[in-house]
Amino acid sequence: MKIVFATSNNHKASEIRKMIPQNWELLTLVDLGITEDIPETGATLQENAEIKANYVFQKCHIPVFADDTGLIVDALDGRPGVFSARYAGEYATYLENCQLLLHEMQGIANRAARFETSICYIDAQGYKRFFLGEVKGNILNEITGTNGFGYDPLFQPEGFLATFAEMPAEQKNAISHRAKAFLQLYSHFNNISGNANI
Ligand code: ITT
Repeated sequence: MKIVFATSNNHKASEIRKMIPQNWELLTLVDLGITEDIPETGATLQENAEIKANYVFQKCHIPVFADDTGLIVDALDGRPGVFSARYAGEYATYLENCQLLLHEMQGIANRAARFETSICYIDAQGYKRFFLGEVKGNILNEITGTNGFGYDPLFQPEGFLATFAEMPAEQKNAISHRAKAFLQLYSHFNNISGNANI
């Protein structure tokens, strides 16, 4: 089956590619020639996922899903949350965002945080469904590890000694927010398989 993942983030695409069956053809924005930034003006992750999926569906009219993800830090009243990409500024790098997070967390004992992913899926008929995945963990005091992307070098998932950035991609994929949300989408496909709605 042919499906679009409405992302321009290669790290996200590579994580999802490791989870899909071989007979799926997964296209991203680059494959569709969509190079413009899709304005993420929503107030929530779900709204932003819907905006991205809608934007692409209007252009190509084939099944599409989009993922919007945020890091929610308890001691920072949920920041950076929906602003995770732009935390340290509109064009902030992953490193700058991590450095700002470390700065804001200086001297704070409560390091509890979670990643949340909202997926919006739009089927061939334009019908929408939403799926949510989350993983709880803690923010470390220093950048640790070189795998992954974004806030991975600061995030130690609950029950593990390693950060996401110290784990092989397969291990992150076994427990991550994105994987949990995507697996729900995947079981949705399995539940309706044989159905033309996919
Ligand atoms: P698209 O909108 O094109 O999918 P994006 O990078 O802008 O890509 P998001 O708005 O969903 O994606 O993500 C916001 C930021 O959250 C992202 O720039 C990363 O810094 C961070 N992030 C997202 N997923 C992450 C993950 O699995 N691990 C660590 N950080 C992540």
